[in-house]
Amino acid sequence: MVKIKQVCSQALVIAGREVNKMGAYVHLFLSFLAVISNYNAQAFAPSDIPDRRYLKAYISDDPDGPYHEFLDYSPDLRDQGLDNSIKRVCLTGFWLLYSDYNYSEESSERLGPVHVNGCEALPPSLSTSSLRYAGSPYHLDDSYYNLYEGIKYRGQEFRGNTNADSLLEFDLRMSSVIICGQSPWTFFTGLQFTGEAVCLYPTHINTGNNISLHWNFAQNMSQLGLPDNSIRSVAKGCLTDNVYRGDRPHQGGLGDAVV
Ligand SMILES: [Ca+2]
Repeated sequence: MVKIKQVCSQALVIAGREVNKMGAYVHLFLSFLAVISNYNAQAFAPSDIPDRRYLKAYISDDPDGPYHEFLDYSPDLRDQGLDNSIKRVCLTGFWLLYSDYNYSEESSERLGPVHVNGCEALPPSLSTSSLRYAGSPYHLDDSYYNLYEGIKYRGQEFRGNTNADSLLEFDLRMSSVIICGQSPWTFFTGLQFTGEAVCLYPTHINTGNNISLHWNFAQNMSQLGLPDNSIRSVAKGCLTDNVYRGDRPHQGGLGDAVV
């Protein structure tokens, strides 16, 4: 519900700003319909989209065993009959797995996994009950931020791909962040891009089949040098000299650094 409200708010802002360009947009929309028609005519299967985000969830360690493929958030894995039963995952994207329903702040959690066409076994301690991804709902490496109400990417989120001069109902509530795509983002402790600011660059990169995913994260605000629950606005780009480039990159499944 909150997510829907946020998306609606953003849509209203966009509608307000762009009303004088309506003619151009109608033209664009018609062009878009034409493009869509062409795509339909060529009958692209989802597997033909090279940067498609997915997570295949296996209930055994057998790579040839049955799996359920997720393309979107699942707040309750009972809906797929997979509660506490995922043993292995193959995926593209930055996915987050939680031990409780609804990405709850009660969950013991883990970062990632992040892969481009990669697989990994889950630790036996992780009994996954909900999952979602970070990053753009559109293309894999589109510039995007996800702010989370809880530390370590738990709880409700405020997310977007454009400047936000306020976080609406999430004002002064956010405790962790993930960015995806090639752009840095600046987070402010004041409304309308004022106050203390810190800029976060996407210093990690995962690549497979010539597709790359750039990302970075802070599992709590002290990593960024900001007080908890202090962020009030977000801007695309690096708009401050106060740059956080992230900890040294993790080795193994979490990607290589480009610092
Ligand atoms: Ca919080």
